[in-house]
Amino acid sequence: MLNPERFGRFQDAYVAVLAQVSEGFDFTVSPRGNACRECLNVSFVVDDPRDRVVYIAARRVNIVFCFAEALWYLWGRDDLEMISYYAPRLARYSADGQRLRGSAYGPKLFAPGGDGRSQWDRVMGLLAGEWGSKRAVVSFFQPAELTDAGNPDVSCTLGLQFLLRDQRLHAAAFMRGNDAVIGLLSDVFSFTFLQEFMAAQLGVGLGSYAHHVGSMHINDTDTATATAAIENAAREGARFPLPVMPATSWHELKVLEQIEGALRRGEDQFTSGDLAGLGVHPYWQQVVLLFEVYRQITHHRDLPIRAATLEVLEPGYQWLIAHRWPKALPPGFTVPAGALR
Ligand code: 5HM
Repeated sequence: MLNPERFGRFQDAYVAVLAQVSEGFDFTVSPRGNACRECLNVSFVVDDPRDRVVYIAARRVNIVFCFAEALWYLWGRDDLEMISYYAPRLARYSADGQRLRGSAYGPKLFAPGGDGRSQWDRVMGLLAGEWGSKRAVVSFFQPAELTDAGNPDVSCTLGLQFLLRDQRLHAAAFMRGNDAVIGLLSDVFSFTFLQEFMAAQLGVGLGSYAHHVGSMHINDTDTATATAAIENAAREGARFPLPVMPATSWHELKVLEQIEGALRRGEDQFTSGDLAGLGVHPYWQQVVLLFEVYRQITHHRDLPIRAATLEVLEPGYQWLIAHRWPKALPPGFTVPAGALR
């Protein structure tokens, strides 16, 4: 059997990868001083790429960062200012304290090339013209990233391939290296998010998602988190219905970008009553609410999240916020249980 193992949803693939790298690792290595356990050539397929979130209490997924990073790509951005607000640890990958290079996949996807079109535009054009194409590839890793041995930020993702077959858009990610505990979660979130966005733009269904990695590893500093996540997953059963991403115009995305910036800078705030007037689809209104929750947490550290904001969030998002920021919950807040696995 030459095909990788298939999973219905990403959470089961995540736990399988953690178990394999924790216990069945091929090597222990320490590249650039990061001691880790490593498996070579790890691949898996997820049949429902929309089922991209891990609901394991011990893992404490930051759903706000997941959306922020995916949108940072979609908005074509490379600034540290936006992304480090959601993940301050990313500052160490910036050579100049202003921008990220290797891991900023947005400009690589959306900056116009010599023909005036972006990689995204070319792939969309190919798929619209020939549904069986095997050329619909976007490249992230650039050979020049290795010219400076001290480069702190070399793209971990080589590229993405999109395959339109029988009116469904399949995608595959190819990575040189992937951190199984932290990076894997947000990378699969972002790449399946881009896949769903493209499928909606093309007006086709969502196919499978494949993830191929040269070096899948767990840093020694994260082994306890990996063990807790594996044990926790065996006991827990939270699962929530998945919101379907609508076809979204670039204008709507621009509106969303302006809202995100205003919330991040503390220039604006939202109540549930404002949402309908925002000019964005309810799917994106939920994302605005996540950014609003994060604004309350970061700009008003001494106050709990407002109950009125939490209550209008999707139950799955409530569950994720409650497990990530339990100390910020309003008194008496009941965490939704979720359906069984
Ligand atoms: O030494 P190296 O450049 O490989 O260190 C970067 C590490 O960041 C990768 O090995 C991987 O563990 C992690 N990473 C990831 O998992 C980084 C990026 C950014 O491109 C990513 N996923 N998207």
